[in-house]
Amino acid sequence: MKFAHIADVHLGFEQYRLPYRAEEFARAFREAIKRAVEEKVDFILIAGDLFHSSRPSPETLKDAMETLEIPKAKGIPVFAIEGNHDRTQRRVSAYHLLESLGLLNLVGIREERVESEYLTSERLGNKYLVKGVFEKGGRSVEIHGLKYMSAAWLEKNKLSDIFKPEGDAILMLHQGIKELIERMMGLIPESQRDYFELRMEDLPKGYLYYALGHIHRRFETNYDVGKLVYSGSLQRWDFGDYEIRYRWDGRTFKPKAGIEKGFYIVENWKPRFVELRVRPFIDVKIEADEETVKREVRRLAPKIPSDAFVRLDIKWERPFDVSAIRELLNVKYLYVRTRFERKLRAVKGGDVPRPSEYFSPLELKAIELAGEKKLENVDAVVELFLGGWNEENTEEPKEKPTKREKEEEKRKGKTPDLDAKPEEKTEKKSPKTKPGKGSNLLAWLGGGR
Ligand SMILES: [Mn+2]
Repeated sequence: MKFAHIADVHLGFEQYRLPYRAEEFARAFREAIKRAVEEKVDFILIAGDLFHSSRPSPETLKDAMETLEIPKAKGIPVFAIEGNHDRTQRRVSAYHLLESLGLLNLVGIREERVESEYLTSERLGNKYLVKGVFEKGGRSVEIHGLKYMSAAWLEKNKLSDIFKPEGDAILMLHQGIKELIERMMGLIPESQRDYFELRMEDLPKGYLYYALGHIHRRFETNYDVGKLVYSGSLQRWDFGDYEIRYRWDGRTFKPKAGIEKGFYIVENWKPRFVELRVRPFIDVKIEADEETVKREVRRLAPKIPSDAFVRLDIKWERPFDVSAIRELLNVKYLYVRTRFERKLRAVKGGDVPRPSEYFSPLELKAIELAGEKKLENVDAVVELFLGGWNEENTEEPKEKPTKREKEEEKRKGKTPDLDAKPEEKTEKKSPKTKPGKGSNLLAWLGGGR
C-alpha cells in the first residue's frame, strides 16, 4: 500500500496581494499531484485547506479541477477533509462540488449516508460517519477523518468516542496539537490557548498513520502504534517560514536553514518527504548603524537569488534613510521593515536615567500618553506628529482582510460546525491573545482563522 499525504495547499491565495503568487500555489499543487501519480501511489490524501477560502473563485476551482483530473484519469482516488480556511457551515462546500465531479471523496461527519466505490457510512447519532475504504490485493485500509473543528466542539465531543480503528486505518485531521506545537516552538502560554484544539491524549489510538494538516511546517513523530505526520504547506507561508534566515551577530551574518516545503509519500506505513522547489523566502535581520547596514547588505546581496522574496529587518537606535539600501538588493520582492527605537539603558550603579535627559518635551508628552514601557509607540506617535511617516517602510505586507472576509471569519469563529445546538451559539467570547513579536507560530497555523 502506497499513498501520498498533502495538506495546506491554499489554492487561490494571492499572497501579499500578488496574483502571480496564487498561480504559484496552484503550480505547487499540480507538481505535488504529478509527483504522486508518477510514484504510482494507490491513493492520495488531502488533509485540509486545499483552498485558501471557503468561497474559491471560478478560476481557483478550475485550477483544482484540472489538477485533480490527473489522478482521476489514472484511477487513483483522492480522499479529503476540509480545513479551517475552507470549511463551510453550509450543506455544500467546494469539496462537495469536486466530489460530485468524481474528483475526490470527502470523509468525515455528514448529514446523509454515502455509499460509493470508495466511501462507506456508519450511523453516528443523527448523522453519519463517512469513511474512505481502499482495497488492493486482498488487503484493505480505512481512511477516517474529520474537518477542522473548534476547540469548544472538541471539548464536548471526544475523538476516541467517534473514531475506532479496526484493522489497517488512517486518521486525517486538520488541527493544532498542543504538545507538538510546543516541540516545534517552545512552551505555549495558556493565553495562547487559541492556537491548538487538541492535546496528544485526545488523539484516538490504534491508527497506523495520522495524516495531519494545519501546521504549515512539516513534522514527523510516532504515536501509539503509528506515525503522526504534518506534511506542512506546499508553498512558503510568510517570512517566518523562511528558506534561509541571515541574522547579524554584531560581526557577521549567520545563516540558518529553514524547513523544506513539500509533501509525503508513505509506502508500507513508512513516510518519506518529497521536497518541492518553491519560491525562496529569505529573512535578513540586522541591528546596526546606517554605514554597517549598507556595507553588509551589499556584501550579502550576491548570496541572495534574484527570484527570492526578501524581508530585510533593520533595527537601530536612531532613524536613517533606507531607500538607498533598498537599491542594493535586486530581488523579486523586497519588504524593508525598520524598527528605530531608543532604549532606556540602565547606567552603572543601577540608576535608571531620568527620561528628561534623553527626550524632548514633545517626546515626554508622548511617553506620558503612551506609557513609559512602550517606547516604540512613542516613536511612532512622535513621527506622526512630525509628519515623518514613511508609508513605504511601515507597510506590513500582510493581507488585510476585506470587510466580507472579516465577517466570514467572525461567523466561523462563533458558529459551531455540526449540531447547531443553541447553547453552542454563545460559546467562546474569550479575548484572543496574539503571539508576541518574532513568533512564527502564526506562520505554521496559517495566519489564524
Ligand atoms: Mn492552512
